[in-house]
Amino acid sequence: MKTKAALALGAGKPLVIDEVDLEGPKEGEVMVEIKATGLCHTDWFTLSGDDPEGAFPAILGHEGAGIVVEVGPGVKSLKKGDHVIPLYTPECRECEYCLSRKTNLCQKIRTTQGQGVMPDGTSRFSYKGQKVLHYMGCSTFSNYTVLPEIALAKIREDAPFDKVCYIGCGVTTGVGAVINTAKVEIGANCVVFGLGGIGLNVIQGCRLAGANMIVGVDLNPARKALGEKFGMTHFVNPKDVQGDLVPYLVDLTKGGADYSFECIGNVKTMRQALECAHKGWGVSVIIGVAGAGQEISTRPFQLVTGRVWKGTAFGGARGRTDVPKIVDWYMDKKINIDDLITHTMPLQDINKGFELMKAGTSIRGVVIY
Ligand code: NAD
Ligand code: DAO
Ligand code: ZN
Ligand code: ZN
Repeated sequence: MKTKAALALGAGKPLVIDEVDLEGPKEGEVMVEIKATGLCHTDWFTLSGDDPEGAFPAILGHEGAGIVVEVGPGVKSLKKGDHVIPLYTPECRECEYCLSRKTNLCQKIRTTQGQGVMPDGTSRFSYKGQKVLHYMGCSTFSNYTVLPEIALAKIREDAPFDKVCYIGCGVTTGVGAVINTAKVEIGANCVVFGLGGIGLNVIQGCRLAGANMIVGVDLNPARKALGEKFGMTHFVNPKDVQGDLVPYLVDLTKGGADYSFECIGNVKTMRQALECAHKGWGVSVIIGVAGAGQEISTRPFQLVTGRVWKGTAFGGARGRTDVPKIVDWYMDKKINIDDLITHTMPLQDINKGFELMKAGTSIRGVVIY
């Protein structure tokens, strides 16, 4: 069949909106009509050429929501008409990683997903007779896409697609980093570096967990008001701090953060986040994805003296299990998504959506098909 899509034909090039060819679902696969998709910083990172795994031509997008239109042979857990959120971190519930209960990094389809193809090693997309790669196993910048059954979370049918698509990445990553990875407890002091689409969800996760101080750090002064709306108690703009930021934050939190979160993707702020954590017990969680080839550093004594450095992907969430619960939290108004979706647009305007992201004007832009 033909479907409308935004094609990434090469690094640094604007997306091309055109019709592409899409093959139907094979064994264990599902075709989904994507109703809405968020634009995440990570799509931009890949398009820019900074992503070491980035390959072209591809159909990007990994933060979608939609409806099952067809299931392939052997699909058991989904049927036509089900509402779903695609998962770039699948959950097969049978690989060594899933069964360990120690990680959400299901490895069942990791190799082929990283290569931009379906588990049988082939792509369902083509353009003008040439193969086009899938992206993060999702390719939500196509109106119709095909995914493995294990990479779809079934969600309730009254949830609005144009809001819950954000649970496909940003919301779950931010809130999950607090709840699943850091396991922030009531009364903890937290510092969040970067108040964008991820960091603001970390802020609301900290509020949900009952944190005491929730300090937001951002160079953009416009993020202060928004942070406060989501539960931030203190705002720090590094440009306004005299001297070093780290001792300033340690002073502010009266000894250091119980938990700090890096939501920028900058190796310098990763170090600051670790070093502002409390001696003896502070935990620092890296969420941001740094550019190809970059490395983190600190003095080992920072770890010897009890600080812990961790990282998280998709907020440590097991997608098929946890995503439907996060949709419930949104529907029950426990979390706020509406105020983070600052711009909506048709697919035709997706490049303008990325311009708004780069300018720091939007928090989340959402394409509505
Ligand atoms: P964003 O661009 O919306 O937000 C980044 C924020 O950081 C902005 O508000 C910006 O003003 C601020 N900032 C930039 N440099 C700064 C500095 N030196 N000091 C203080 N503030 C600074 O990005 P986002 O969508 O929130 O994504 C953040 C990071 O998380 C990206 O690297 C993205 O790739 C990554 N990410 C990781 C996961 C995961 O599972 N680990 C999932 C999604 C996104
Ligand atoms: O190696 O098992 C694995 C999974 C690696 C991918 C995990 C995703 C990391 C987060 C990237 C940003 C997501 C938008
Ligand atoms: Zn994302
Ligand atoms: Zn698995």
